[in-house]
Amino acid sequence: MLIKITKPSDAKTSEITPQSLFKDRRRFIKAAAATGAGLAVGPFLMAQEAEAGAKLLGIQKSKWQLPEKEWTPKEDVTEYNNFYEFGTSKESPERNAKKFKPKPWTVKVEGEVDKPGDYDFEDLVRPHQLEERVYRHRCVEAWSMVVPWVGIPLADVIKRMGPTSKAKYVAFETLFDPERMPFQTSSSLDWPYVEGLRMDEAMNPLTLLVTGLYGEELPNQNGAPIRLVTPWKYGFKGIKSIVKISFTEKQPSTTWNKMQPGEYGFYANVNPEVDHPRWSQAKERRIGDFLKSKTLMFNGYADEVASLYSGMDLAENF
Ligand SMILES: Nc1nc2c(c(=O)[nH]1)N[C@H]1C(S)=C(S)[C@@H](COP(=O)(O)O)O[C@H]1N2
Ligand SMILES: [Mo]
Repeated sequence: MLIKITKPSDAKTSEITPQSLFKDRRRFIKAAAATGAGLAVGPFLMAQEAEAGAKLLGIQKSKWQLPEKEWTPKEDVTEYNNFYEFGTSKESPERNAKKFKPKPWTVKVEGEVDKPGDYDFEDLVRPHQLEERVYRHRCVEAWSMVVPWVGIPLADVIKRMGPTSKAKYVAFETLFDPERMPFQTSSSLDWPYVEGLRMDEAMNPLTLLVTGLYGEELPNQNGAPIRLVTPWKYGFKGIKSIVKISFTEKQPSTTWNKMQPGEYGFYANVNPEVDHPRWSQAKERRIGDFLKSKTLMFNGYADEVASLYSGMDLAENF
């Protein structure tokens, strides 16, 4: 996400520069690996790969697949992140979250629900079948990826908890612990990070509670041990390292909306026809691609979600 900058020309620069630097670095590493220069970086890269997360067992393939050649390489998915609790640059979460210990982990469930309480991570996840879902992942900053997530449908978890008839929304909260999330001592955001969904959005089959990617435990920088993924919405809806799920009657407040209400709405549906006030949303740059591609309505998931918004003015409810 971008912190508000008053001059539009500045906003452009800050949007593009970190990304092209990042791509140059990748290109350098790939080129170096292919030539003699690889001797310098090769062993370092291998050591990093050997440390990669533990394999998750018993994952079922889902119907949401995309050809493997389109998947964003794992090192891009895990080294180009937004996770302000660990710093504001794309490279900092990977670097600064290394020491973070995501388990043991407890998720508090409260509000309009039959079974409130503190759920241990294992008890929350174990009753459900882990699935692989390969989704398009579109950030509001107009970059995108294709990520093979591993997770459980949020709908199944919600059904087990039994929301009451008053529950119209589901609110989520990230851990607040500045000793473990060092950038929570800064005022870059209003901590803890909070997000929310309307109940029908939360119950949509696409909505996933993610616990892994590329068949492995979720890396810290991607929101370990459990984060939300709603692939038809901009990435900021995908709140990371969730410690609280509340069922509410009223629409919950959300971090980016509180920060800049004119720029980030509650719905945050990917929509190429509704521009961000400071840049176009018509196109996106897939990380790793040189050229931009067209952004699809609801990020390509219109068949599955457009009916949730029938009759709503999407320019008004952005
Ligand atoms: N707690 C928390 N969750 C967060 C963020 C954050 O800064 N803090 N950034 C959001 C944004 S803007 C995006 S694009 C996605 C990025 O997810 P990824 O790093 O796994 O690609 O996480 C979202 N979830
Ligand atoms: Mo984002």
